[in-house]
Amino acid sequence: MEKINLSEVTSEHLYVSRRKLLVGLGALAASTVILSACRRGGITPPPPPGTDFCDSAYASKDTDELGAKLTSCQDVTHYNNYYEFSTEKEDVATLAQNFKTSPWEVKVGGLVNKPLTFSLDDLLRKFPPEERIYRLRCVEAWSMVIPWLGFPLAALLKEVEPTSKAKYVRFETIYDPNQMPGQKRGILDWPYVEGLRLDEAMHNLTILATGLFGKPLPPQDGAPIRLVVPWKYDFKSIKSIVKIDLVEEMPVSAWMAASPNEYGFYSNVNPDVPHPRWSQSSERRIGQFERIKTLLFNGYADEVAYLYAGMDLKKFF
Ligand SMILES: Nc1nc2c(c(=O)[nH]1)N[C@H]1C(S)=C(S)[C@@H](COP(=O)(O)O)O[C@H]1N2
Ligand SMILES: [Mo]
Repeated sequence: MEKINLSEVTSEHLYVSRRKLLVGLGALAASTVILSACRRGGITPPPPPGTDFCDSAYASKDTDELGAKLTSCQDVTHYNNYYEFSTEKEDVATLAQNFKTSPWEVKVGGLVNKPLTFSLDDLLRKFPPEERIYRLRCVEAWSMVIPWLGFPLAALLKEVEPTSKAKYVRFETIYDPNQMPGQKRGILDWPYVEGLRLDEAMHNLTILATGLFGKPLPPQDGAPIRLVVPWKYDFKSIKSIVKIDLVEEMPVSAWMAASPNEYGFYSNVNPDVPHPRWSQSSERRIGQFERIKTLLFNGYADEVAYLYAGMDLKKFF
């Protein structure tokens, strides 16, 4: 079923890292060197016809920092939520395969001193992506562990200089019903919208991802650029972003608009706050058999709990 054996790929790279470590470069430097191969301004040549994205999947490790095993590349790229293409997770990869992601621009504005429009190449040059292995917990109680390539959203936001009035960040997905059959149906209010509080957006864990498994994002995973906020439910991680605005009022996300008592603005992963229709206390890690316990803030509590000090997380769900 799987085309690559990740553990083989990984052990080969670990071997390289260890050698570099011995010659005094350090494992971090080694992985940076390896990653720079897939930067080159984001212009990675398309794979020859007939090759699968996962044929050359690469990750520097086979677990995340908490020891959870990476999800297979095949699952990460064939079990997708992307309602613009389909509500069937297994169909998204096929329906999205011809989605046009070049040229691509991201317009950053709103309450800022320096509104800017970036081409994808500008972004990749200015903010070279690096690997971040993050677990992603879907609100539907499945989860994955994914080696992303990305850069901190904070770096981009600093560039445009938010004014003191800016309190929230609002993100928008591309609106293109000719390419996205789901946008011809009224499942959600299109375009898909998400939001973060400014301090959440500036947190170092919050990234804009442009790749996974060492390669540019495939369309089904949100190419060419998507948000990843690892301590929040996965629907916050909005795909194929074309617009980022700094705003004063809390944005209404597509899911809040669709069903406000099921999906709140914060959507922090919290095993103690059930979804109205199901428990959030455990999850199914894709590719594993036993259910596992869901962790507060998805395991990132040490890093992010301070953002919500004194807030009633049942009320601000
Ligand atoms: N534009 C857009 N972004 C989206 C979605 C979507 O339907 N449209 N689905 C969200 C949900 S519910 C999930 S679980 C993740 C899935 O990301 P993945 O397919 O890359 O794992 O994307 C999120 N971002
Ligand atoms: Mo999700």
